[in-house]
Amino acid sequence: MQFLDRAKVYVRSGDGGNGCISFRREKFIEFGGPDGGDGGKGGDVILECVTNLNTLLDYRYQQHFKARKGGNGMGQNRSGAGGADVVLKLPPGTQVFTEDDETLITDLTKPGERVVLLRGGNGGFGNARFKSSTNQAPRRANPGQPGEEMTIWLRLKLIADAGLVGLPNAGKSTFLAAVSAAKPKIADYPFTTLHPKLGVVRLDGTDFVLADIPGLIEGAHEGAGIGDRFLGHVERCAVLLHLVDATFPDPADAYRIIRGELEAYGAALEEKPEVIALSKSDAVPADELKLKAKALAKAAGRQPLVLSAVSGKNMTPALRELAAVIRTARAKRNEPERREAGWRP
Ligand SMILES: Nc1nc2c(ncn2[C@@H]2O[C@H](COP(=O)(O)OP(=O)(O)OP(=O)(O)O)[C@@H](O)[C@H]2O)c(=O)[nH]1
Ligand SMILES: [Mg+2]
Repeated sequence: MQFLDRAKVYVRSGDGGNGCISFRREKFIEFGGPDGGDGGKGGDVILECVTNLNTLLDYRYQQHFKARKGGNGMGQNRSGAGGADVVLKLPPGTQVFTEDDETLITDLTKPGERVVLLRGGNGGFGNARFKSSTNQAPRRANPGQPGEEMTIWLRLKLIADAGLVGLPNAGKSTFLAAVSAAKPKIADYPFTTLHPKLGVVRLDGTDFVLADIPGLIEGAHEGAGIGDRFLGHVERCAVLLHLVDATFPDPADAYRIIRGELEAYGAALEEKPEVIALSKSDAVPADELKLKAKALAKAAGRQPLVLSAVSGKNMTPALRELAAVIRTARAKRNEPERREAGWRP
């Protein structure tokens, strides 16, 4: 499946319908009064947060959204129909910014959430409204109010509980595939993963969403590699799982590079709770593994987990550590243990 996490969209609400000028015309009724109806209201532009969507891909194909104009008023005091709304369906985690891409308008996080971004114009009054004791045959009606328009930026920041970070080839996608039903692409070369991928992990009665993102390299914050373009997707995570490849010659260096990039990104990612693990333990002889774990412990300031997604070693303890942090974070936000039914990453 393709993925898109940024989109620029033009939206416009509907104009109101015009009021009508009309007079009652019936046999045997002289001087039938004014009976022009009001115009209908123009359609609104509505943002709706929906489940079962985790990309903004639809907005690659359509960038203009216009609500319909209200119907014009008609004779016999008939009002025009309201114009149809236009609804932009957005995945949970979408932030909506103004055209300058800086001012946040709204942040849609809960499926079902709806925000009226632009209201349609009101319909104009028909001439029946202008009847008075001094003017019993008003020949005026109001035009409908025009709709409003604006250009917005949509930015998707996936809502995952835990995020996988590490150098390319560290085994992030293999980890995700081993603990969830997700099927990310796995291969023996850097930058296999080009787009974030989510998986649901179920452990001891806690469900949580784990995000796999493309690997980071030194200078990612300056645009090297795929850059830090996808780091935004771990901004909302409660905890990071930092994988360091045990087959990498210098794990301490690998660790420092990623920490440096997290810091340089600027959204306080470096302050997030972090579970550190030496991955691919099955691929390295025991004595070498020991030395590497020691070097990593020195760089990180605490003992890393030593795990392997292939042999399954220490996978459950790693998940337990993540789940513990996530549970605490959810308790702080008063969230239930499980996500509400119907929620899908
Ligand atoms: N022996 C062994 N190999 C592993 C393990 N985990 C991953 N690999 C291998 O390491 C290579 C890279 O794995 P990926 O999961 O694609 O790594 P990644 O971190 O997602 O890489 P990018 O998406 O490029 O950033 C693949 O050839 C995997 O088969 C492991 O636990 N043991
Ligand atoms: Mg990958």
